[in-house]
Amino acid sequence: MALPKIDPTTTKAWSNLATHYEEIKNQHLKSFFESDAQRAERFSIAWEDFYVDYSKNNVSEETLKLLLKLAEEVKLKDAIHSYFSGDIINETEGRAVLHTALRSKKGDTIKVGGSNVIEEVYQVKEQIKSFTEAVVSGQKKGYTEKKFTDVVNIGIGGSDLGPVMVTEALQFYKNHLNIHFVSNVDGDHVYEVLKKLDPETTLFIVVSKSFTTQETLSNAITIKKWFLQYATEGDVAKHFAAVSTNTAKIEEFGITAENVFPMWDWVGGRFSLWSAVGLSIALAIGYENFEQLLEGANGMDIHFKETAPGKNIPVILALLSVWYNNFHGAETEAIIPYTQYLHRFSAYLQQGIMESNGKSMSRAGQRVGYETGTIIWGEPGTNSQHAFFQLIHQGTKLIPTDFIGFKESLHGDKDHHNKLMANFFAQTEALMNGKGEEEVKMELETAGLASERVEKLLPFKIFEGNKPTNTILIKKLTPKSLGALIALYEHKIFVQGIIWNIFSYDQWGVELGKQLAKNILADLENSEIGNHDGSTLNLIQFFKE
Ligand code: G6Q
Repeated sequence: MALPKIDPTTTKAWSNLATHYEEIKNQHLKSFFESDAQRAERFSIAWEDFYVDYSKNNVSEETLKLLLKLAEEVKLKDAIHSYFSGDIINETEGRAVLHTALRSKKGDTIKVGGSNVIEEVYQVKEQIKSFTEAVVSGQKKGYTEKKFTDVVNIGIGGSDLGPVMVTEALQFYKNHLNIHFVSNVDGDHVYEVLKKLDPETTLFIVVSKSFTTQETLSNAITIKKWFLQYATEGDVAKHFAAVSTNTAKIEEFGITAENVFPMWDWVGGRFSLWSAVGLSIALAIGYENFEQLLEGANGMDIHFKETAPGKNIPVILALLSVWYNNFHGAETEAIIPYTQYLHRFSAYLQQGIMESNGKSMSRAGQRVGYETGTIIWGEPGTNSQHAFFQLIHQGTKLIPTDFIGFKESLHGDKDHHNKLMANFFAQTEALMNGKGEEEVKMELETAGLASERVEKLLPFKIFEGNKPTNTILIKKLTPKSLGALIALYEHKIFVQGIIWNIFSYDQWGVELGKQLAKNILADLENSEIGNHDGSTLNLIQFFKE
């Protein structure tokens, strides 16, 4: 079944939300707690190792009721069914969207074009398993019979960001293999990585769904040339593996069939870390841990698919985000993990969220008359507190923020962890409550400041508060909980796309970039320059001089 094509602004819930917004917009967030002692319990969801508190949001019972009604009116339930069943919901590319199938249970059946994709998924998983075990154990060796010590993932965008983020996040679980990433077509990136490598002990994985991406192919060719300075053409088979849907192109590159890992057109690049695109993850943390990552995501899939909207974590977080984006006029959202391990998490989600929902055409092919995709940014806490938190606390912009923290640290240093988490809790509390005039005054007076100085400083030291946050508190950062956390945001993306009536799973903006660069490359390489606007022409000429 195709996705419904309902303009959200035509629903009854939308107009009710607009009226409701006018009634509620001046209510300070902390006042919701003053009038409701049970708010924290009622506006939170406990699920497995997760505790999600969304009570520090500018919403009342009524707001939530209306937002849930909106989800109902845009037929979210039917859409979820289509998503999980392999319907062609990526209509502009004519594809199903089945990253959820990559973490399904063995006996499950999901059919695309008449065949059960789960069987193919499990065949490839077996291949990942045996390859990984052979490399990690040292059974698989390089051309001089030495064990592999280093692995290089050559890919970009969806074929890079997920593996980078997860291998960083799960560093604690890593084995002896050093993992490197080459993504940018900037030659300085690849040459810097090559400086650290020994050709005899390095394994290269070329990851490209299409196997036509300029950056990845250029880097793969450069690396192969470097490798051939030391080894022979026949040795390529031992040191290069590839992940792609385009197996014909891989053969041309000289990679043996045994080292080719297939993927499918129903896996979008930015949702592909669960497939063989995650081979570098499996190599870094071992196959069992990779399985755990998938299991965690599968748990969140089941939660999302089967839980009533009012207790459904991705649904609630998506609706809150719609509330701020479309009614409060918020433009950005910050994601702040309180663990250094997740330092690439926001960068990863920038692609997932902004590439998916950065669209202005409705599913009916008309320009939407409302805001869609939010701008995502963030860095880990506490570092971010010493950087941009000033703007969140006292700037003019509304920035709903997700705080992600863990009950236990991995190295187990209680002293550090308590300090970290004290900051974590203090920030959301301060963002909500702010600091009033009386409190500031008293603080300054107690510090012994003269009353004239107190009066002068007062306005600058006041915090309005009323800044919304979600708190996602998880027991421990493990492959499993990370899998669930990533899947949570994947499903949030889906829900928002459904509400905004856009296609979340194509990326024509990315395709445009690929096309444009090709044309200009010819201008840079040939003596003639083609037709361009005056500015571009000048710039190209300046570059060529
Ligand atoms: C992801 C995007 C994009 C893609 C890269 C790499 O959803 O489509 O980031 O992953 O352009 O594409 P290939 O894997 O085909 O090289």
